[in-house]
Amino acid sequence: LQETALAELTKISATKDLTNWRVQYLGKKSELNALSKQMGGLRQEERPLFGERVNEVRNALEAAYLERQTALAAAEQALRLAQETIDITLPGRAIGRGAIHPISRVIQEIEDIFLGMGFSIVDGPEIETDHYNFELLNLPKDHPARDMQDTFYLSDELLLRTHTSPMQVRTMERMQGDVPIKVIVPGRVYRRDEDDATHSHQFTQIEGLVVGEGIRMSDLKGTLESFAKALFGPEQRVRLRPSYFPFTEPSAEVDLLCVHCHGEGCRVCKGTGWIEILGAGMVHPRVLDMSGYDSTRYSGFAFGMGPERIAMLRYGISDIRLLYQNDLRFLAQFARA
Ligand code: FA5
Repeated sequence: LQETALAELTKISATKDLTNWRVQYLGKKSELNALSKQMGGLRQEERPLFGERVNEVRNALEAAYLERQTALAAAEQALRLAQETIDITLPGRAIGRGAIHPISRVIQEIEDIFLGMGFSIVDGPEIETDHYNFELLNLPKDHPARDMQDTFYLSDELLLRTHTSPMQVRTMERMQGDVPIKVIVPGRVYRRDEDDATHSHQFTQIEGLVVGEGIRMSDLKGTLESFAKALFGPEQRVRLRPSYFPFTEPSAEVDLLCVHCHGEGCRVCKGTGWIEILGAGMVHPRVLDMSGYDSTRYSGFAFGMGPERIAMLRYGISDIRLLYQNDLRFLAQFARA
């Protein structure tokens, strides 16, 4: 019995298996225990010898068990320590650094340029009334030009603003006839446009408004040219095209040269060589009058530009949707060194 038990014990290589061995050879139902119980059936003179022998075996097994347990535990601990070793000479894992989003960056740059020209920055609501978004901008309910800006309506009167132009009216109302007014208004706008390389259903605009005495179209043109040269350098060419907006007269659209141009097949400028970045014009006399400014005395210009389009030119981005997909591989390129 002792031999078998000891032989079995040497085969055990994990402390968790030791318990089974202990139950089998030293437990209540073990052969050894059964032997001790048989003592009662022995003759008087046989008992001490038998008992002594059983005890010897038990002691030997228990000692062997303890020895094995100590050895195995030590080996297991050594293995664990070896596996858990921390190599303190390894360099740490770098923490990813964020970057300012290209749209925010362009807006900040544009704000800086206009602040330098004496403009101040104001904010307006993204949920607008039909009244401010359209009617006070000379776009009554049945006006066909409402189709130019397909609208997300929230109710009959409430909508997501389709442009930042309602802030022209809100600013004039707040200024209560005071001049000069020189503000820019950056913010989000929403339109039911089909998304493509240069259109998004949600985008940003920066509105500009200047009102005073003797403000002329040449002031608008000069301001926009200074702006484009401040942003893109003195060589930047600007193109003004006659256009139509119900709230300006005359109206123009302003284009910048396409930096992506692959010629005819260019997705960004559709082969024209130019990208439209803003709409502008002289504030319509009716809009001035409706906002409390006497149009026989005051005049003004306004513009609404698209920072996404400007970011596309600035950073060579060929699809506006990249600006809204939050793909870290794209955004990480804008981290400052
Ligand atoms: C307007 O929104 C007028 N409120 C601009 C204006 C202001 C005119 C003041 C006169 C006086 P328009 O719809 O063209 O105009 O948009 C202006 C600019 O926003 C465009 O030149 C373009 O840069 C940008 N834009 C328009 N639609 C989208 C779109 N779906 N995705 C991205 N940018 C757009």
